[in-house]
Amino acid sequence: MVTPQSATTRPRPSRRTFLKWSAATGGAAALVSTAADLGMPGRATQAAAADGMPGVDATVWNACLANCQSRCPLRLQVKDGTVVRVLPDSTGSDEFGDFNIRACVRGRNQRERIYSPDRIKTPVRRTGPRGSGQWEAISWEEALDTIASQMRRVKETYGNEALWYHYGSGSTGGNITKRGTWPRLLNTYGGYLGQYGDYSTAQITAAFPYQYGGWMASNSLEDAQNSRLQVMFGNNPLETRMSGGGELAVVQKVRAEFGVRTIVIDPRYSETALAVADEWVPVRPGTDAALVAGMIHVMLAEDLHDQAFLDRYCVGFDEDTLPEGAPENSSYRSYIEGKGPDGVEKTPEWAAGITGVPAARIRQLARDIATAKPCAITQGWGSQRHANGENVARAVFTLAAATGNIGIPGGGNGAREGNYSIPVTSFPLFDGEAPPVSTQISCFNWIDAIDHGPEMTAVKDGVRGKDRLDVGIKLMIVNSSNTLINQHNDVHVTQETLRDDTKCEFIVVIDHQWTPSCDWGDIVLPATTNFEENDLIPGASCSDMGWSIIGDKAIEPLYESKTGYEMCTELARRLGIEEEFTQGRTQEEWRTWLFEQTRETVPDFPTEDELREMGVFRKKNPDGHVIGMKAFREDPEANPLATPSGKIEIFSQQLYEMSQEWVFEGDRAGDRLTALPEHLDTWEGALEARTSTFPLQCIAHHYKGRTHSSYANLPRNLEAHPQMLWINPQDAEARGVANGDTILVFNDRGTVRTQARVTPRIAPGVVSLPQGAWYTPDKDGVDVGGNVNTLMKYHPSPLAKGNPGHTALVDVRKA
Ligand SMILES: Nc1nc2c(c(=O)[nH]1)N[C@H]1C(S)=C(S)[C@@H](COP(=O)(O)OP(=O)(O)OC[C@H]3O[C@@H](n4cnc5c(=O)[nH]c(N)nc54)[C@H](O)[C@@H]3O)O[C@H]1N2
Ligand SMILES: Nc1nc2c(c(=O)[nH]1)N[C@H]1C(S)=C(S)[C@@H](COP(=O)(O)OP(=O)(O)OC[C@H]3O[C@@H](n4cnc5c(=O)[nH]c(N)nc54)[C@H](O)[C@@H]3O)O[C@H]1N2
Ligand SMILES: [Mo]
Repeated sequence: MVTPQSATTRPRPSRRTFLKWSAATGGAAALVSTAADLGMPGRATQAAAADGMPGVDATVWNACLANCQSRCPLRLQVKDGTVVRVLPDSTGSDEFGDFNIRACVRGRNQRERIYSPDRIKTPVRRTGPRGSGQWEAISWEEALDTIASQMRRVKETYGNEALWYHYGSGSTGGNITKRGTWPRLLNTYGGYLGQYGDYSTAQITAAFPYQYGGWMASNSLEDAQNSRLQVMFGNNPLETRMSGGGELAVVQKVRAEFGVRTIVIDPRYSETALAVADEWVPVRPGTDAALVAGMIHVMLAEDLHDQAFLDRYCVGFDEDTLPEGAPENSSYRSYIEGKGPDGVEKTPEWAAGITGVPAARIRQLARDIATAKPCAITQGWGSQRHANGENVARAVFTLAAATGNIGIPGGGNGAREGNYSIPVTSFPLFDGEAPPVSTQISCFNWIDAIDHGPEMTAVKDGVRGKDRLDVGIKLMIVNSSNTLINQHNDVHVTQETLRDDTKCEFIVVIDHQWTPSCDWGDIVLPATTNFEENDLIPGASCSDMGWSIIGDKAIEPLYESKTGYEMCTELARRLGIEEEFTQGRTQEEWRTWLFEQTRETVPDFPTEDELREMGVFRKKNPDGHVIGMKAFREDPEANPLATPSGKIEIFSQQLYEMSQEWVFEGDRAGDRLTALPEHLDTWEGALEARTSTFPLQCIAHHYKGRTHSSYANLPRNLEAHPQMLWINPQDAEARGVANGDTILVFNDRGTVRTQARVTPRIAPGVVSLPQGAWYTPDKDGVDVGGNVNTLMKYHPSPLAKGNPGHTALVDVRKA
């Protein structure tokens, strides 16, 4: 326990600053751990141990649960209650469907994470103004009593829609540990304001229903062995699906064994481009829809498109398939041929001016893509995480339609690759048919709901289930999440809004590392890591292989940390809903229940003991490869899409109507919806860059060294993958910046200090500051941690109201 006097600054020392910090704050160091506290072996001891493989008490299966879209099994070797070594999977091979799911450097660095000095030791409560960094340690009794009484107060005063469970992906891979406990608690207590979309895929998720009738996967990447050509838009599996069980392994194996020609379209020469591409097309950020239009212009002019496919399966590519009531010349063909409202023909020269890709190259690309039969067209989520991402996503679907590649082996429907997964039962977030509250806002515009909730409407802010919110967000549960600050666009807007505690009145943050988001809690609770609790981990999927893993507790909860299930059970008791919440089960009994339920639907699924023995249960896709939209292709009448026409809607009548009803005001006045997947020049896009005082387009690719902000505080990860800004030699030279120089990256929202990585691997006029570094302002407000959200704008995208995390303009100078 620390006294208020000794706990005056924020307990957030990264290891780099830990010594300085603890010297400055004296007793506050008691809030966080040191390796020595825990009897964790120091580096010298570790090296000696690695040579000599000491005896261990147990080897326990668990997994890395961070949201990287792989899911790596880990074997934790435990001695005297301490994890002394982390070993990767060793149960598979290098064959498709049986991959050895080897963890990457992040996953293998769990010891540094478990025993990190940033671990939160005890519940704490803020003692000064919100965000001031003044804290005192409190007991669990006091913390839980306070939270329960705040929940009760907010519910009674404002109703359940004033409660908010914040987006967070830190333990995505878990099941009971997956953040399911808090939603279950809140639903048992009458519900909370819901959210749609996610930070990863908001724009493409919103685009899907209008064009395809709902979320669709493309073919699996393993199926690309049947392709004559593979084209990837903003897709980087080599960095964002790492590990031996990630798409990284599949892509490389398909490439090595089948030699499929591959084109990567990305402003950055990504690791995927480096490892498997024959051709790299550096496109300006946010302009893929223009590139697609230019290519389709060539296909139409040279009669290379698949007219038969467009006639049978699509609506609105041509005038004669437009829905009733659509204006004349509103088809995609009219848009391309310059007969639409803008009167501009979408020639390759037009597209070159926008995308930065030369017209001759666009012509050749169009011919290559149209004549390679079949062609696997996919997009990752980088091209859609933009101010105009909804239209970009739909444009890539349209390219797949124009070339007739949808629903066939070796083809692709322009969405992200599909995969097979085992249907493991999930820990129930609510009992019954649906959660008690059906009102939703976007996962991203919660900050508006804090600031002016009752002004938010369906047509202005995308409120669903109601025309207007009745109440703003008054209480937030922020669990497994750093999106309160670090991962949410424009840290300054967020901080200003949170600072006023008459708006959102109570914030609980639950994590095991003291992140920049913890700084803004009213109460912060210490969570266990998943290595300190029991779970059935659904596993993940890699192309046509799915797997599941047992998550066994390797060590006892460190310090005073508790599992989410324990915290929620104790709150449920205080709120008088314990029995409904727990259904009389302990966490271990829930796990047994999950096994039983899963074995009813998947008869060959192992028992708890069998899975513990096996470590990993793999299953191959019984259908061979995933072929996205196969049934629709085979028989569109018998298997219509869930669009109004049952077909692929390249012109969407619904969007057409919404384009006239939805309202864009204030700094969002320039936004719009379009019935067609047109290219839109947006705020801080490629066009604005030409005349802006901040002339560089800044994207924020997902980085190898961390999963978002997870692992970003660990010295070994930082050493292997330091934070730096990718900048082209032309742009660097013009600013007198050399490789490795310390630089300032800035715009009128903020300034970041980082180092320059001068490289021709990024297009001129574009820089990339990988997302996820920890926001660390110095005394002048310069973010020396290098967090890109210091520079990003808070501006929800037009249809999804989602996060445009790759759209911003900045400039750079030597520090
Ligand atoms: N190592 C690691 N793996 C991760 C994550 C991580 O942080 N680290 N995050 C995980 C999560 S939650 C997600 S959502 C996924 C994200 O997975 P992805 O969507 O694949 O990742 P991004 O890095 O956002 O974008 C992919 C590529 O798009 C490029 N790009 C950016 N803008 C544009 C554009 O306008 N057009 C085109 N054509 N390309 C563009 C970027 O340079 C990048 O190489 O990754 C997951 N995996
Ligand atoms: N500008 C920009 N911003 C972006 C992006 C971008 O491309 N550009 N990408 C966005 C995307 S795709 C995503 S998904 C988000 C990700 O943002 P977040 O979902 O916030 O993900 P992380 O940053 O990994 O933070 C997860 C936190 O969960 C904690 N955690 C892990 N396990 C547990 C546990 O068992 N219990 C508890 N209580 N806590 C745990 C970790 O310590 C970590 O602090 O970021 C988004 N932000
Ligand atoms: Mo994500």
